[in-house]
Amino acid sequence: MSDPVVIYGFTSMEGVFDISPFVHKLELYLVLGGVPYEKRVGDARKAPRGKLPYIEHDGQTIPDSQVSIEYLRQRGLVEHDDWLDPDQRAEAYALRSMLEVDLYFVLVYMRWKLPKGWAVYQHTMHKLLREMEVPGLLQNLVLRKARSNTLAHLSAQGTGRRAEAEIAQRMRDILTALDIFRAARQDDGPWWFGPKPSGFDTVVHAFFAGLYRPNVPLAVSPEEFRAWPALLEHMNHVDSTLMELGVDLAAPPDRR
Ligand SMILES: N[C@@H](CCC(=O)N[C@@H](CS)C(=O)NCC(=O)O)C(=O)O
Repeated sequence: MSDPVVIYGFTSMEGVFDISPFVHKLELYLVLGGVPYEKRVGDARKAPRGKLPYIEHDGQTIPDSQVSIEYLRQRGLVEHDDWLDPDQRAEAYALRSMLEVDLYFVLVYMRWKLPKGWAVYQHTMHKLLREMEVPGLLQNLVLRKARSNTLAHLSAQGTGRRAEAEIAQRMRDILTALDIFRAARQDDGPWWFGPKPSGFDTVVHAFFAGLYRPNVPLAVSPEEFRAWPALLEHMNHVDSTLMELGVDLAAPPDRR
């Protein structure tokens, strides 16, 4: 019997396991695979690659959500993707890159740079700092520094130099493309590639629910999400599966 998996992440938020889509993806992956885990508040500065999530298991420390998933698969703890054919793997890789390397910066922009997003999101960051036991008097200072680092990174990456309307359009373009891919596969089954979940389902849920569910204003209105019906249906399917497994993401984070 191996040790339980320990995930180091940030903090929970309405409708998602964690503020980080990468942490959410990893937690969802474990829940759907029936693997027990313990979640702890991490500190990115102490993480092996300076980012969260990372996991600890059987005396090893594994960085990065995707590397962790590969480790768990190789250890035989989860078998989500073993049945995918080469075409499905190629689609999952391409679309995962679109979400993790492109849409991710849109998400960061909307939460950290957009004034109406930050006005709400900063309360979740204060919650995180409390959970990290940062003294109350230091919290504003730490948060100001974290925001200025994030905005500098966003600017260096390029997304931070764009106008709000461009970022909103980028989000629409990405989600419209994803919705078209999903609609083409809807007859295959309720999960992205058919009758059972694969790792890619956890990526889609992390980003789509991560934009749609939390109470953080975006550069697009909530009504616009109706333009992506296949993605809404996919998200609802994941949520109802979680309900069957006893996880209610709609419940307030502290009462899950
Ligand atoms: N490729 C990584 C990405 C992880 C990542 O970007 N994590 C961000 C939060 S969403 C982070 O830890 N940022 C903290 C920092 O850069 O200081 C993965 O899949 O785990």
